[in-house]
Amino acid sequence: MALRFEILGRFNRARAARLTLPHFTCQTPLFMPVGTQGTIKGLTTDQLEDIGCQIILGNTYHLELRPGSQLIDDLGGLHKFMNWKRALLTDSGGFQMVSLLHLADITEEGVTFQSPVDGKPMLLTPEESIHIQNNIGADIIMALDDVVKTTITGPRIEEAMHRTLRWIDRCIAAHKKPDVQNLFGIVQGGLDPVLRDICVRGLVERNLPGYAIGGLAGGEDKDSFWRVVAQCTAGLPENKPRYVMGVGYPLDIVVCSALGADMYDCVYPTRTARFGTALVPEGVLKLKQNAMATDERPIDPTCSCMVCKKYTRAYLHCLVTKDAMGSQLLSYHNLSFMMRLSRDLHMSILEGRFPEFVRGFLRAQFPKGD
Ligand code: PRF
Ligand code: ZN
Repeated sequence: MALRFEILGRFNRARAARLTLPHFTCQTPLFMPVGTQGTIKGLTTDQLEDIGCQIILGNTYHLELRPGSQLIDDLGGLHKFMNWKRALLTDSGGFQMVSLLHLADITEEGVTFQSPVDGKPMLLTPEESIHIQNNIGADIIMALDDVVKTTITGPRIEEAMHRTLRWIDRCIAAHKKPDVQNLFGIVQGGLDPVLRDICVRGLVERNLPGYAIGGLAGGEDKDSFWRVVAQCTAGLPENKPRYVMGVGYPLDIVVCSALGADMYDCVYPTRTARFGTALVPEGVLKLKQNAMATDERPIDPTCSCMVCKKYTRAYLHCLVTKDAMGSQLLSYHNLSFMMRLSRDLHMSILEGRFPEFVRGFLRAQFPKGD
């Protein structure tokens, strides 16, 4: 195992912990920005450090397409290649079965993707996914899972869960660097408590360094989503990190942290920035709106990020969707917001004032109590 996970404080099921990885010591709960291609769009690694990012995410499938994991390995690994000194996590390619469904053919052997560039097939087996991730060299690597949309029903959900369990053994056997890279297993099983339970037990038996809860945040209702997270966190070991994949709305992060989850990733903060939306304590601020054109306030007067210190809403209104600088500045603020949320969760749990923090957070987001 190449990590240490020390719980520093608790409030009911919520935990504040120190997660020591080969490249960085992190504080949880934590949000990880997604840099599919080895870059968080529009931000330099120095800026990501300034904001307080601890782990960033890369994607096996996209990095294999371009520039290729062999090249990354030859050039000294992804940390060196992208000049990021803190922790990295790579996702296995499993999620692309859903996001690129029209290009994916899934069998017991693995998944074959048609390249969107030249149509050439890429066969991603559990062994190949791990081999690529060993080449990339992230601190945390993810098992290849069989991912289905949460909104489908029927036997395919059960098949995908059992296949995910069969694939985890192939991933474990293929993993060549367990001393410097942590392989996390991923719980699947849709919204079915029986299937989730089988998967949790199966993965826990394998004694992995950490566990992810997958197959969520795909359009299911909040109630089902939170119920699955609550069930999985209850069944996973106390002393290992728990990562809810693809979750990035501030409200979901607060709720999942209350349910005992520790790590999150999502494109939402950076993607919504590119559409001109800023995250603020009250929810969102749409900078494209005409009302912003003459507004001299910062995005969020309570935010101490560089963008809020230096620029007005009026200026950002003028930039958004017209100049790349607009989405860069909004991404900078939005990730700052997510990092502040992570820190606030950590500190409030540690200092025994988590309920007050959650109440304040909810009051700001839902002032009318709705
Ligand atoms: N599996 C993998 N990556 C993911 C997910 C998953 O289930 C999700 C949740 N839908 C986001 N990213 N491998
Ligand atoms: Zn800001």
